Amino acid sequence: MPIPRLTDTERDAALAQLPEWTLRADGLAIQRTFRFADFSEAFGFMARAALYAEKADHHPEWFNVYNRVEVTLTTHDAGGLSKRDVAMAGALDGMV
Ligand code: H2B
Repeated sequence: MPIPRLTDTERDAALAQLPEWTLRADGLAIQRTFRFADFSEAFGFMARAALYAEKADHHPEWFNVYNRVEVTLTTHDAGGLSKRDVAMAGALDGMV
């Protein structure tokens, strides 16, 4: 099912509410790097995020090394940012 992409205005308004997140250079994704005390803390966060992702049927792109988790959010079915990314970013912010 197609998901509408955010307009530029909607995207800018969303980013204003997500100060930890930056717009990727191509404008099609938002990114945040999370840092934790150690791998166990990082993986705990990833586990919580995975449960959210399955429930929401919206999955992050991410890269983990030890205590660092680099997260990229985009909506593949929209070819860019949608409100699902905004919702997920807010949810992930609440998991740290
Ligand atoms: N995750 C993300 N980030 N974008 C999507 O478009 C997406 C997804 N689509 N998770 C979902 C799964 C889709 O492939 C399934 C079939 O609902």
